[in-house]
This record gives sequence, structure tokens and C-alpha cells, in this order.
Amino acid sequence: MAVCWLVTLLALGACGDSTATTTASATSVPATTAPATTAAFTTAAATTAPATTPATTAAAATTAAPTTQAATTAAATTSAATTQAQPLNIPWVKNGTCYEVFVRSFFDSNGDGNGDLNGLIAKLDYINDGNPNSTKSLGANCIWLMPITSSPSYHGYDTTDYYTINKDYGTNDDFKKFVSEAHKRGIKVLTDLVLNHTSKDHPWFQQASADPNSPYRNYYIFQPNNPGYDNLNGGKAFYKNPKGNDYYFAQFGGDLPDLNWRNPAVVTEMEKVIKYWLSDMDVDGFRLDAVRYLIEDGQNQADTPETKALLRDLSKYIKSVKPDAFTIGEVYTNLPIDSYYPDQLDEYFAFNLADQMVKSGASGTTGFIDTAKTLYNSLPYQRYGVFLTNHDQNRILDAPGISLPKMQVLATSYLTLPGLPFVYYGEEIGMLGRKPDEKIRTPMQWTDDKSGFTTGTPWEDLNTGITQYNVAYQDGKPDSLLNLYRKLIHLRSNTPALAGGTYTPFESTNFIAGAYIRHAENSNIMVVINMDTSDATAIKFSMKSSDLPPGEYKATVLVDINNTNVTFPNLTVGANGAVSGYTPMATIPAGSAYVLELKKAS
Ligand SMILES: [Ca+2]
Ligand SMILES: [Ca+2]
Repeated sequence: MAVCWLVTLLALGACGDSTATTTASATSVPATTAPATTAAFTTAAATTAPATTPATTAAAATTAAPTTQAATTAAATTSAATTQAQPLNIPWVKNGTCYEVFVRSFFDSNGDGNGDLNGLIAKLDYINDGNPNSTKSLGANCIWLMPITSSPSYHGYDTTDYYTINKDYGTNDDFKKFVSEAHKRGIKVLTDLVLNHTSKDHPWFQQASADPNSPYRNYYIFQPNNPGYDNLNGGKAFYKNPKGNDYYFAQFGGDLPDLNWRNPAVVTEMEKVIKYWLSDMDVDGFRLDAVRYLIEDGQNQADTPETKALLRDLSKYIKSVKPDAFTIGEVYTNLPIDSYYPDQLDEYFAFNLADQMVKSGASGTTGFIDTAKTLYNSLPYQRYGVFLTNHDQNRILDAPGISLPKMQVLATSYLTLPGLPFVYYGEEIGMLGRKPDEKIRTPMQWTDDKSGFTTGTPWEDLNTGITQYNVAYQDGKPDSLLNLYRKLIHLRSNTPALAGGTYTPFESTNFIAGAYIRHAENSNIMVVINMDTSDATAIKFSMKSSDLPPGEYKATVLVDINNTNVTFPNLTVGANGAVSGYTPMATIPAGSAYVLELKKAS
């Protein structure tokens, strides 16, 4: 079981059964999770959380929950769910692609070894140069920045000041310049908003822990005695106050004390933070960290009704400040996330789909195509983020069982599925890296050595594989991974079927090969893949119904990851959009993916 837990850290959900991993994590995670890495472990730990924690005793719930009048009032005034899902009225999301950036690792402008905002500005054209037909930029129209405010850690998920840019990254004015430069290129900016906890070095906590009468005391969750139960990591939930005889609650380790969201003063304080970033800093929205854990209820620590009510209220507040602000939350779990819809945040990341994609790649099968269908059916209006891996997971090309051809198939797939895609910086050039976390967040490989990133000594060594997996090398090779990403992102952006079109998978006669249709008015895309290392012969694809109008369709290859000269036979669509036994080619080669445009043959 311990091995299973480790595997879960290495690749989300690799053990499959979340119940099993829960048990494993509860018994094998050391209570002394290193403070410096706790935030980094946040999301990995979250995957192991059970759907419902065992029923808490009345005593435990009482001891953990603040019982002040203010707390009761805050909980009582949270709004109720509405019942109807609504489409997003944020145009850029529909045909968008986001690019996740760790500023410390992107580009260093001043030689101190740390990436910074001026470095990011210098490299903006790489992400999007503002030309919709560019072949030299990725074409992403959105950037998600991992935390950028003051912090004692390298990763920043533990802030000491919600209002000030990390000095390693630059100044608040540098940030404003960055936003302005991004906007000039049509790039929206999302910042990471960490609401669950602050750093223990935050002045609020420093005052709260030193003085029981401090106005900040109830910003955190203090208890006179240690209730004694674990957090969801299997580690301690309460830590001894170093400046008192009491204990404070910290879901992610003692360095990261949880904020008390039952205190209306915390809500007001954080609304100020939100308003500052939306108004003064002009960001376009937020990625919200670890939102499953905002309000714990005793030992019921994840997905509580109070957390969801809070998200509903925060979402309303955000829209009141900036109606077209976009929010996406981290609910890191393989469990269904339906209960976070319809009127909480705009979107959440589809971790279960990402997990299934990595598993499909490793096993050479196409199960993710059905997972994507379940997601598509259960979450209306494609309001979710799709991705392969993020900053908390092993780099996709370094995940067990994933080769470059498989990664190309996976990339072609997720960039043509419903949802808003998120590309983790360096993924597009195949950067490698396995945990520990610093190794999956290494400096961007602009050239074949560190000089592409910094003139000084990089904060962390660059990863292996740099000779082949760097921007300069791949830029000039038409069939490189980088150029595949550029092509796919631009195609998604410019193709109505991929930007919000309907999604219908084919049934396949062989689980190593799969296909699906994306359809919008006057725009039809078919994607055909073979995920395996074996050829797939005599495959037949069928569907009982689809949105395709009946008729004969000519298939034109838009993307072929192997750059062959293959042609496809016409697709015959019958009544109700049904397709019976389509064989795209006698043999679908191992490790292949095709994006085809379907047009009615006259
Ligand atoms: Ca620097
Ligand atoms: Ca919390």
C-alpha cells in the first residue's frame, strides 16, 4: 500500500481505486511532511481524499468549528444553489487555450538565476505574438501564473503578503506592465489565488499566534487543546502554537495555517484582495488553489456544504467586481466534481480525465475517450479545464509508460476535446521531470544549455533531455513536438467545431484505436488515434447517432503527427447521424493521430 501511495504521488490516481489510495495514504504518509514542500504536496494529497470522511463525532465537530456569533452568521448567510447551469459569457474561453507558467522558471532577465516578470514579458511572443495565423507562437490566449506574491518558499503557495509581488519576480509595476503587454497580444491573465491558508510568517498569523486578543486571532482556527485527529494527508491537523499554549489548524502542514473562512472578517479581507487584483492589477480571473478545503467541519475536511456555499458567494463577488472575470478551481480528486456546479466557480480542472489520459497512454488504450464523454454529459456547456499534467504531477513525457509518440497522441487528443485546455510550460517541448516537485518545475529549456534561461546560475538545475527537448532545436523542425502544439492550438482557436462544438465518440472494434467527432454549424472535425505500440488492423468505427447531418463526407487531413501522406475514404452518415462500420484505413499505425476536416461531398 505504501508503494501505491508513492505511485499516486508520481502519477495521479495510478492506483486506480481512490478508496485504496486513501487507506494507503492514511497509513503511510509521515506526519512530519516537510513544511517547505507541504504546499507542493497539497494537491497530491487531495487525490487520496475519500468521498466522504467517516462520520465525525459530535465532539470532534464541535472542537474544530469556531462557535463565535460571527461564525454562525457567516455560515447562515451563504446563498443557496440555483438549479440551472448557465453557459459562460466569456468569449475568449470558447476557443481558448491557457498556458501555465511558473515565473521562477520561465526566463531570467537579470542574471540572478530566478525567472522574473521582465523575463516573462521578453518571452510573451513565444506564447502569443498577437498574430492569429502565426507559425512562430503557440497561440495560447490565456496565461495562468502560479503564485507571484511575497513568500518564503520557492513555489509561493504560502504568501506573507497578498498585495506585493515576490521580490525575486520584480515589482508591482512590473506586473502591471506584464498585464498590459499580455493584453496587447490578446492574452488574458489568470493569477493563482490561494485562499485556504497563508504562510505562518504572514503578519496576520504572527499577531494572531502571539496575542489571543489580536483582531487577527479569529482569522485562523485556534483550539485550547489538540483535537488529535489527522488531516487528509494522514499528518497532523493541529499544530502547537509556538507563541502560546494552544493549537492551530493547518491542513497542509504547520507552516501553512488555514484561514478561518467562517469569520466574516476573513471574507471581507479576501474580497479586498480579489478586488485589488481584478481592479488595480487588471487581471482577467483566477485559478483558485485547493478549494476543496476552504471550510472544514471537524473531521469532515473536504467538499463540505459550507465550502461550496462560500465558493458560490465568492463567485458572485468576483463577477460583481468584473463581470467577465473567469474562475477555475482546483478540486484535485478522481471523484465526480458535479457537486461543484452549476453556480459556484466558472470551471474546475478535470483531474479524472487527465488521470485517465495518462493511464490510457501508459496502457496503449483509448478509455479516456469515454471518460471525456461522461464529463461532457455531466457538466453542461463544457465548463471544465482539460490538461495532461500540471505543476504537481510528473511531466507527461516522463510519466511511466509514456513515449514521445504516445505523448503526441495525447496532446492531439486533449487539444481537440471539449473543455478549456491548459498546457503546462515546457510540456510543448517535451520537458522531462519526475518528483520531487522542484524537478517538475525546472527552468524552461530555451536552448540546449542553461544559457537560454539565465546568464547566471539557475535556481534549480535544468532537466535531462535538453539536447532534444529545447525550443531552439524544435523551432526549426517542422515535425517537432513544439510545432505540433503550435498547429493544434491555432487549429482549435480557428475551428468552430473544436471551439465549443458537440462531442460524439465512435464505438471501436479494438480498444487500442479510437475516434470521435466534434461538430458545430458548418464545421466538422474527426479525430482518429491509435494509442498503442502495435498497429491496429481492420478497425471499424460506428456510432448509433450524432449531430452530423446525413450524407457523404470527404475527409481532409489537417494534422498527422507522423506526417505521412495517408488519405481517408469518405465517411457515410445515415439517419440520426449514425455511422456503421467506418474503416479509416486498412491499418492504423502504432502511435498515430489524425485530425480530419469533414466536408459534405457534393
Ligand atoms: Ca531574475
Ligand atoms: Ca481550510
